Amino acid sequence: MHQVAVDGEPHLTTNQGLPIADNQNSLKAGVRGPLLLEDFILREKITHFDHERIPERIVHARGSGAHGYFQPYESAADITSAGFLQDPKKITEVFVRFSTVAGGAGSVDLPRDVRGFAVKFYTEEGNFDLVGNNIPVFFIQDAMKFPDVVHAVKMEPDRGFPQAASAHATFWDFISLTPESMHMIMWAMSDRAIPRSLRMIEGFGVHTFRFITAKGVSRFVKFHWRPTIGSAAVVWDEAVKISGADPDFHRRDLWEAIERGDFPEWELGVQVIEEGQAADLDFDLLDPTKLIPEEIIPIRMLGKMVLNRNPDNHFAETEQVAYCPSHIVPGIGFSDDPLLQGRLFSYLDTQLSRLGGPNFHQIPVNAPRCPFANNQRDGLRQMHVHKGRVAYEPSQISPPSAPRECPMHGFRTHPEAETGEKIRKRSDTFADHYSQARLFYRSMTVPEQNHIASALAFELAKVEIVGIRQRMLGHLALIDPVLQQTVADALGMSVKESVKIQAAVAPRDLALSPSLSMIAKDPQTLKGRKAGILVTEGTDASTLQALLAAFSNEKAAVELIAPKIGGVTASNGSAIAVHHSLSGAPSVLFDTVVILASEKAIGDLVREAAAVNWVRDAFGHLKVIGYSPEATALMEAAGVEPDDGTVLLAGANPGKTFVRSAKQGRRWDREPTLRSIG
Ligand code: HDE
Repeated sequence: MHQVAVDGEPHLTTNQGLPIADNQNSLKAGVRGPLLLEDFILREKITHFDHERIPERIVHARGSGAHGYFQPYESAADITSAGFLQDPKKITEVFVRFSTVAGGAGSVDLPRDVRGFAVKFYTEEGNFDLVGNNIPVFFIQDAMKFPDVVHAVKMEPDRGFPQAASAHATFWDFISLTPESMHMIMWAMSDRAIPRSLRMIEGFGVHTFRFITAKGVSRFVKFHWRPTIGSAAVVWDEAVKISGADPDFHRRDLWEAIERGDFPEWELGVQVIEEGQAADLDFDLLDPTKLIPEEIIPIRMLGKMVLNRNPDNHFAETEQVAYCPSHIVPGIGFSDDPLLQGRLFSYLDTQLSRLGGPNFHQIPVNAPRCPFANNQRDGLRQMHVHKGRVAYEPSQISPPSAPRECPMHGFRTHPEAETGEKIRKRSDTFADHYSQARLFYRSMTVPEQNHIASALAFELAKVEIVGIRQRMLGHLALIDPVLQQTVADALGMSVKESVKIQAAVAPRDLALSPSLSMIAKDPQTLKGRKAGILVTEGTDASTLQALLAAFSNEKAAVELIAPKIGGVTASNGSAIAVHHSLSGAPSVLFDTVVILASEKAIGDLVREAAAVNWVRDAFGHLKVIGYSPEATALMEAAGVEPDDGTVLLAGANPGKTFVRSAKQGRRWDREPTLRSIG
């Protein structure tokens, strides 16, 4: 939009460019009279406002976006001819949108849910959209079932609740009758579904794709994104509380990290499977409910993505961005995965209704950065003024600049031989629904296994229909009998009540894959994490300085919290400005916390429920807590039993002592002393 300057001043105008003299008052018949229909300025403003919202995405409506770039480590020409993967000097612009799946656009950031991880690469050969999730497998094997699984998880249609939650009868009714979803259920009930930060999620292309070389050699690939600061989750009780304390927790975290220059980064990698190797795997590569353990086929890292710029406008960019798995570039191809094949249709169709017509590719966030030209014309929201009389080809009267086919460099589909009957049938090679569910569950560490059991018990306890719980217990028996027993106990049910499920293929014990565990891979770092320091009147200035220096050394963000937002005066008389008042910043918002209370302030803190809960929650959420000697009374009031995750800040170098402990992350060994499964 152009700034309207009259006399050197910027002016408000109508959409027709008419300068507006009064933006405060509508046109009335007398100062106390009715409004006049004649007021075209008011009508234009209100009409535009009335149409501000567009249909939200049926899934993945809640999203947060960022701009950035991708750069390869080296040429990948030996496996793909994709232009953006040929040269380590080539930088490709990207726009990424992370999302939850089930909730509406205004829902909270931390429900238990899968996260979308969609990347648009604006390559010189056209846009490549890698539209993935933070979980490497999916609930269903065939596109035909997608509307069913989505209707089952969305709020129930008669009552309009629950919003953004799978813990209700219709979801588990569907799941309990859909054995193919059991592997994904293990992931969805795991800590992966309650990430600490979008900056810390892994991403997966889920389906098998193809990489094709310039010579036409095709190999199968699985895409992986790995955050360079490691993956982490919150604990469930924290997720519940964060949803109230900061419904925008993930969106804000992503925004703030980019604003402070702590740019989120991911490595992009592929598992490469030679065409001949596919037959050696334990399962069918076309089945999107299966993964290939890294221990069997390691990931080859191709390059790094950095997100370094926040959107200028949430609606224009994050809301209007339109990803389509069908947006690919030469050197990349599809497999016959029946879920992927269905997606190739769905996304274009969805953009037509969401963005109001076939010209959504002209919206700035969607437009290729390379030139694009064809003979498609007109349509709703056409922004180009196409010139000339020819909008077809071939033509002998079109100018030499008119677009022509490009046989040398244009996209070619890999010529895979296909034969077969027209048939509606699931391949028998898709029938093993339990072995990889078991593989995932058994590859987790003990705390992670406990969390899966707790999540199942929590969700199933919200299902009032006993038969659904009994059927789920039957599936759990096939995944792992100990898990079945634990969940039954947590529900107060007996395994004898389980419905006996006949597996189409008896589950097998596959070799475990420790790389699937987040805790086992915890990088033990404070980088990208956030510390909260509670300060009071008279806080010891030198301890505070030491802590700030130590956190900065570790590249951790720090926020200060005081009983009042006006800040405090430290022991040396300096005024300390703070980010939050105590009531506005519960400890769930931080990865690690420190209480720097002074002697004169501790009495008030101990009487303050928000302060006691601050500490009690941090302890319950297994965080490392630092405290000044004067704060001991608050630790006691919160019922904290000192352990190696509670650090008394006395002696020389309190900053170093504290970060050494805080870097180790949550104290999982504290958990069984505080919480039972269920
Ligand atoms: Fe999607 N999915 N999906 N999906 N999906 C959409 O497209 C669909 C699937 C994923 O940030 C919709 O633009 C079908 C798998 C992400 O804008 C829609 C099937 C995976 C996003 C759609 C699937 C995904 C979407 C809704 C089964 C992981 C958000 C709005 C055949 C690999 C993209 C839109 C963004 C969005 C359809 C299954 C990921 C309706 C039919 C599997 C990350 O077209």
